[in-house]
Amino acid sequence: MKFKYLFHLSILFSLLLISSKILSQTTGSWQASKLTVEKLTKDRPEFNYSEEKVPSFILPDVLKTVDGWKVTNSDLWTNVRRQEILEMFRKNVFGRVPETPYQKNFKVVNIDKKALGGAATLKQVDITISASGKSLVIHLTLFTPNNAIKPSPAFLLIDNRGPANTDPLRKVKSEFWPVEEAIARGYGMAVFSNSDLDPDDFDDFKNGIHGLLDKTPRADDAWGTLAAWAWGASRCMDYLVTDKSIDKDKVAVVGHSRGGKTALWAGAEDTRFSMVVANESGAGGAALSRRRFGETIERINTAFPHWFCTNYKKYSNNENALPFDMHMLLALVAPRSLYVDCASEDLWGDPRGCYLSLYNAVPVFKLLGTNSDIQETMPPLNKQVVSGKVAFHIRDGVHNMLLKDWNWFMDFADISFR
Ligand code: GTR
Repeated sequence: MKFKYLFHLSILFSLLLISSKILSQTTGSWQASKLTVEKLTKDRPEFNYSEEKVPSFILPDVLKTVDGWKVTNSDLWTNVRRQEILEMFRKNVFGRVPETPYQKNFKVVNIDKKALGGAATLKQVDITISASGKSLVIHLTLFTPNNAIKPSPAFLLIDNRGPANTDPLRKVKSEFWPVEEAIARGYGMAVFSNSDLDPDDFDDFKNGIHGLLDKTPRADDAWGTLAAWAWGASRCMDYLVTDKSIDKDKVAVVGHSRGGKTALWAGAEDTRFSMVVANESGAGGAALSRRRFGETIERINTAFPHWFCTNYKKYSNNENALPFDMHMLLALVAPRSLYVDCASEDLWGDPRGCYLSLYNAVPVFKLLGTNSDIQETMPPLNKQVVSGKVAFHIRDGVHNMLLKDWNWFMDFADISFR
């Protein structure tokens, strides 16, 4: 009897503990769960997942020019500091696009005006790039709402997950690209596959767009695979600006993970994107490199030697030598709209590092008059923060891009594109 009583009491106690934990996670500032930290540390002991082990560091000042001038107005930002930072990222991280001339051609290869049970028009467009006697095709898929009375705002997804997620016939539906929901909310949905530009493997830059445009020998700042994907997003944008069903001033570029890093770079290089959504972009994306939390520069350069330019290798285990950090990549999006988001179990992608990066980019958004201001402490789990032209959320769960995330992106777009 006594045992039974004690047993019930202990269950009650554990339930109370669990619910108070859930409550503190959903109401207070987000913190990584101890269990997740322990599990990840056990799986990969050579990487850091503990906040206490983050080294102390000083971030380079996003609002001070290389010559030491304080940037106090938008002209100085746009004409001097932004150019300096863009150049730093071209030279040291993503690499430079070659100046090789090329031809471009658009061909609508399929059109279905009654797609999705009549709710949308589906267009499939081949964007052919030709140079040096070779050519490559970017297959762009675009859905636009049929009930729109004016050109629609749109999301362009850089798909790094393969066509199974973006089936134009929607026989296979995927939360990764929730066309039906977006169409119902009045958004166009466009997508292309990153591998159309460059397959995601290291082949010493022989295939994909590199095989058409690269000069040999390759310079240490020659573009890598992520920059090639970002360039592909811009070629899709070249088409979207010609399509009358799209409002060209309201096109968001979206990417998940490696695609999120790419979306940030696409938005930095191409200001026609009026919004950038970097979903769980992690190292080489939104996460501050100096924190050395989860994936590091050394690890990303080793595991994915083709993603960045050769110069980036200089910063492997040498983060403090970087003349910038990733808050400066985020700042390149200002004063356009920027959405950064993370997942609570994706510590490999350093959610706190991504949030702090956004926090440290906000002074540029403010300087440019966007009315943005966020707190230094992270918001609670599943609580969206929107301030002027910046937005953030940390969703519960693992590394992925889900309808839940997209709904928040669309909520932000509803406000930003209003
Ligand atoms: C991981 C990589 C991350 C992230 C991810 C993804 O293996 O370490 O940087 O890009 O892949 O793209 O899903």
